[in-house]
Amino acid sequence: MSTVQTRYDFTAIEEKWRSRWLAAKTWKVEAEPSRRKYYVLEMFPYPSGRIHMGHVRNYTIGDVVARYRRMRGDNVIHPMGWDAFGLPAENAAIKHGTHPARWTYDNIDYMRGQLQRLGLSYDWDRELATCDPAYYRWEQLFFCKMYEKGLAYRKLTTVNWCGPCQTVLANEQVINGACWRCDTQVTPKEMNGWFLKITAYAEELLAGCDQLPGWPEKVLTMQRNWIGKSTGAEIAFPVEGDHDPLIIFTTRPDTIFGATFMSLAPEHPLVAKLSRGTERESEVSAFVERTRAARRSLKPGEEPPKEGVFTGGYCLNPFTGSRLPIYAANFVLMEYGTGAVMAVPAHDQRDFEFARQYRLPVVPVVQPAGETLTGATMTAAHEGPGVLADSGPFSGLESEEAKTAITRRAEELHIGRRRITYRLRDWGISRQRYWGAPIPIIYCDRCGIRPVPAEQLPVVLPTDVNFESSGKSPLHTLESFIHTECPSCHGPARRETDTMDTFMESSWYFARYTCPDSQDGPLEKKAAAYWLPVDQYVGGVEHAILHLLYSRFFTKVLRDLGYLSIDEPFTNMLTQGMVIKDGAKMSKSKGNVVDPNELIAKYGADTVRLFSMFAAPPERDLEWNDQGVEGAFRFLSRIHRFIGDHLAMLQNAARELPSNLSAADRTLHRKTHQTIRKVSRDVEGGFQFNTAISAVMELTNTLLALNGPEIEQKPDPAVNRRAVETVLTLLFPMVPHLCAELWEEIGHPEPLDNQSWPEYDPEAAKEDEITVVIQVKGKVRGRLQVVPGTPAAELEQLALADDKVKGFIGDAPVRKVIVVPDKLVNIVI
Ligand code: ANZ
Ligand code: ZN
Repeated sequence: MSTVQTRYDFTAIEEKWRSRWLAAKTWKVEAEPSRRKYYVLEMFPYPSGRIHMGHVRNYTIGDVVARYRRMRGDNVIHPMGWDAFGLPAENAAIKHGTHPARWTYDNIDYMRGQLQRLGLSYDWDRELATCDPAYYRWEQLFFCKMYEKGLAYRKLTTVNWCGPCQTVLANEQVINGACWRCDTQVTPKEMNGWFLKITAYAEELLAGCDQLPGWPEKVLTMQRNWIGKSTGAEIAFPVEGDHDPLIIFTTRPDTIFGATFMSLAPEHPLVAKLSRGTERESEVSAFVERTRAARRSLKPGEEPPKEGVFTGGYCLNPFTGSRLPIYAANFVLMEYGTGAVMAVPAHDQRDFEFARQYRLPVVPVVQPAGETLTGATMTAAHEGPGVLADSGPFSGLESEEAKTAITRRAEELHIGRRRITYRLRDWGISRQRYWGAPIPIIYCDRCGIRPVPAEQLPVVLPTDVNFESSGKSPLHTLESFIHTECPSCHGPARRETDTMDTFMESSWYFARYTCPDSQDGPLEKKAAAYWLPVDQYVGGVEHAILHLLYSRFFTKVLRDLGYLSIDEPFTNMLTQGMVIKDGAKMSKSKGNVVDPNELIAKYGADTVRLFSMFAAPPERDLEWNDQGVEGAFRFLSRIHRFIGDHLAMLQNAARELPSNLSAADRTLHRKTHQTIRKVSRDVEGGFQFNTAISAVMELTNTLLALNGPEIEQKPDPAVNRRAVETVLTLLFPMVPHLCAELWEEIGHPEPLDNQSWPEYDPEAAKEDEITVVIQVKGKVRGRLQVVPGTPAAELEQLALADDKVKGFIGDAPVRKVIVVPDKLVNIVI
């Protein structure tokens, strides 16, 4: 007779299954057009050195989904790879002298081992590392194609510069004025750089947000706000003197009769022009300098007090002819709209505060219902709708109608047009760092900018470089890299030394997983068409804007370049909560990290997986708790011990259930099917693994209780066996090693991996009902069919609502109702 060891030797069990699975390539998949596919993906990690509990949680969620969908019969693709370019590798090189490639690949090897120890069911044959030229060569090709289509361009701009990181950051990488990576305040810097025209897709990216019902609403809201669409008008105001008209952008053309001054961004070219050579020149330029400096030292999220300066110039309101003084104001941004605002203090709070401060007129022109505002008495702007007053021919219109009417009039006069603006800016992708994919561009004095021809790709990142502590990228001075030949005139030319933002790599990796080895092109049409889009993406909410927006943009670009046939990359998105300990996010800097390696060594991967699925629903933060881990371990130990103690009974049990079920049989059988129903619903209805696990724990408790030593009438072995099998199959996605082992132990020649998700039998899941007698004045007048344990209050209600009983009560007042639960309701009248 075989016995399971009484001790739960998780190390041996996990090692055994890990090596079996890896050797058999259990999770390797191919496109099979006749089968339903399911693509589950977790955000791939940066190979920083070792995984943390956030990874464990993220990857376990994805793995449970993958294993569950396989059991549901889907052809599941579940790949993993490495977001391998980035600054830490380079910093390590500068500090310790290890080459970034070496550092990165060593980390990858170590972390791969860690992921494998967790029993994550990846198709390792699809693994990719983005620092591999075989990967980034295609990204360089995309870049060249985008350049040809005008979607990649170079311009001189003021960029966000991070001193410590020695690089430019995209707007999306500046969080509250600070670098997303090192949290240092960024500073503006004039620089040439490459941009991708994400704004060309602004409208489609926005509209697409309405087509993503499988995404969390908060993520969609963040994306919509980031794109920031405003519908309004551009209107030209003639400027006194020899100047071009001043073009403003407004979302409130209906208020134009109430404009009393103009506000320009300090950097607006007209500011310097108007004051040049006048007595105001020094005051104005001092203000501009002051504002710039102040912006730089602003704390994250801080708004400076409103401040401005009169430039000395005037313009004319084209609708009223009145003269408006032109101010430079610190709250007007050069990068938005046209950098010029017609100020309407009566209807814009910022303008109102500014007007009161500088004693400028306040003229209300939109009157709210039932009120008559006057400029002298207003204490705040009226920003809401209303009826137009003092607005010439437009007086009497509703503000919404007036917006259209005034814009149309401006168009007729050829002084304006309807205009939509977006807050979204083009994506600056130039990084002045070494460890990234080189931007495939050549500069020739004769021919100008030339993309590297496709047949010369990849531009391989040279590895024979020295790192100095200057913090500068060695590419900038590597002559052998820089000097090249112009692809057009074959004369001497220079290579671009900037590398691409690493968010480029993560914008299309999910597509490359469908054909990771393809040498002929970036993507194979057939494979991509079969596997994409990703059905379920899982990752942190910190990527709600950056990565998810870029990936959506890339998908649309690759579609328009003919590589993909989808519009959106990720059908469903799950943003998992953080792992919290002692009230703070687990992080090295807080010193509250729990090392997955130590946990696995102490309890095994199955316990770690089970705990991280049990402790909280996936979207919520998970509060770390040592007792919880201990509890998960004890639960698995109990299952293990029960099966070990009853192995012969379970192995020898009949495979068919007995035709007549005893009371104990019925209880266990019912609980088994109720559990299947509950777990299936919890998983289908939003991956509520925590409640699903609770249900399996309940079933386990019932099983153990019914087989307790003091119980005389234990369930039939066949019924016990079904219950055990159910526990093992339902837990398998979360606890794969132990379940696979015990499944084998109880005598299944086929591995649990090949088992389907169990179906429940609604008949079997039904509660047995009992009869409760209803008495009126001591006589039996009715009967209730209810499940045992129905609460007294509910029994009373049911009894009083019974039609037959109502007839016997008639109009008599009910004095008292006595309930004997599960037996009797006695109504005294
Ligand atoms: C006149 C006006 C009257 C405005 C009124 C508002 C209320 P959103 O909705 O965010 O797009 N604006 C335009 N360009 C600006 C810039 N570069 N920096 C700061 N503010 C700017 O905001 C559009 C409104 O913000 C515009 O409409 C403009 O003020 C201001 F009763 O024009 B409005
Ligand atoms: Zn040339």
